[in-house]
Amino acid sequence: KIKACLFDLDGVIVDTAKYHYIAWKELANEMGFDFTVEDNERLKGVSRMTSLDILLSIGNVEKSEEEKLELATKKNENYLSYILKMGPEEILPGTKEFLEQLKKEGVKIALGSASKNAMTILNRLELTSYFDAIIDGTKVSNAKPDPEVFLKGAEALNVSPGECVVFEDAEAGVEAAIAGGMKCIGIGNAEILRKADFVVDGLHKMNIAMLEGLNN
Ligand code: B16
Ligand code: MG
Repeated sequence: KIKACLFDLDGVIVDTAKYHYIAWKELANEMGFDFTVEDNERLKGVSRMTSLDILLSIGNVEKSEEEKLELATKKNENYLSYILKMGPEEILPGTKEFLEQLKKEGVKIALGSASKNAMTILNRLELTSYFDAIIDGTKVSNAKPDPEVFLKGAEALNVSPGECVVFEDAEAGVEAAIAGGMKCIGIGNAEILRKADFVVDGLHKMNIAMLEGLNN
């Protein structure tokens, strides 16, 4: 039986990818090359420093470790300027309704995000109080597809991995859930997320009865 739901943040609860994109693009342009929306797909679910490495490889640019830290900090400050303007109106459709339903039925709720800005974002969206546990980029050392972020979530909720279902929009996140021995519901493109137990367009297409179809 499913006792807990673990949610990815970017792409599941809120679309911050558009702000990540603007901030990375500005950084690329300053270095003299372009960064397209298609390029941005490669950064979804990936950590900040790995994202920067991908960006630099697209521009064929080499930087020292020290310069990379400076660039990542610069990008994050720019990204934060957008994030700090967000409000509850940016919560993706159906999210609150689904969280309310889970709460009412006693299903535990955790966040499992690669982002180091997850707390700031949840606070801006006024969603923090829904979560029984929050595991983000400040608490893990191994990025998805490593299952660490979700296993730590299960541990914090005091449930076993087999009792958990993960909601993910990125392939690396689906792989992380499976590697952790958890069920996974994909959010978005069924072709990209074909390893998930099933895929829906968004949380507005979810209800608690759909969790019963997942064996255990
Ligand atoms: P930050 P998620 C991920 O969040 C994003 O999908 C990814 O694009 C981003 O690079 C990563 O967080 C790190 O974010 O720079 O804020 O620490 O999808 O795991 O919630
Ligand atoms: Mg995501």
